[in-house]
Amino acid sequence: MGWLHTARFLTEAPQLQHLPALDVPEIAFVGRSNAGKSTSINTLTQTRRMAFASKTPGRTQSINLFALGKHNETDAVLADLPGYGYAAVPKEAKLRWQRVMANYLISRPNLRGIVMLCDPRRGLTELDEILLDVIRPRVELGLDFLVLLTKADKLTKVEANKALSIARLQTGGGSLKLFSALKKQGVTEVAQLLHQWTHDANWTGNGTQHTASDHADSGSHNDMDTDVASDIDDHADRD
Ligand SMILES: Nc1nc2c(ncn2[C@@H]2O[C@H](COP(=O)(O)OP(=O)(O)OP(=O)(O)O)[C@@H](O)[C@H]2O)c(=O)[nH]1
Ligand SMILES: [Mg+2]
Repeated sequence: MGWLHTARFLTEAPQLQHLPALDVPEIAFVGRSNAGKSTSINTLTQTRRMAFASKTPGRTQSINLFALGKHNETDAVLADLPGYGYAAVPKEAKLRWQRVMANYLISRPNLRGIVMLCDPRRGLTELDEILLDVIRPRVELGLDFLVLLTKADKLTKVEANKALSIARLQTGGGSLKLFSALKKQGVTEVAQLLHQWTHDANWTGNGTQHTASDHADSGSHNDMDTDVASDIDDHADRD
């Protein structure tokens, strides 16, 4: 969808207090480390390295915001979040990041929707379930929510159907889609959904307060290109 192709880097927030206050809808991409968050953002926006994606654990270390819409007319923002659950991260840092993320998801005033990415070969893990509990109250208040089962190119049809059934049970019947950055599976549907979420005339935000003062570590950034598929490693992701 052309609208998503207008994406450009907006800012990087190593700590929540660095996030700019915005009055346009924001969509957060969350999930375990290595689930494919950054890659799916690059695929949806048809950029190659706008969001950092890599086999290296914990590649995304700050909240990175990407603006959408015509230049000087930003009408929505995508947020690429650091992943959780990577085993080699010290416990302290893990807990700190989980707090930061929970605070962000609970309190970001302009948050309009959450895309939770999950590698179906692992399924939804305990940390994913905790996150589902954190966001449930806001979803009940009208926040849009979608679970993407990523790397679908690695599954047979039978495996894909089984993964869908299991995830459907775990997410309580919420929106669920198979997605493959490599094969561009699900891209058009997700693009349409994100556009709907952010261009719903009735949306006014839900008025939550920004309360967090926690922090995450910093990282660095970015450039653009047109084709992401050549960067996707279909054999050796880092599990
Ligand atoms: N085969 C295949 N590999 C993928 C796909 N999407 C992502 N990957 C690979 O999975 C690995 C992790 O991708 P990232 O996009 O960096 O994952 P992330 O969720 O952003 O990871 P963190 O930033 O560490 O939280 C990379 O090696 C990607 O190339 C896909 O659709 N198919
Ligand atoms: Mg990432």
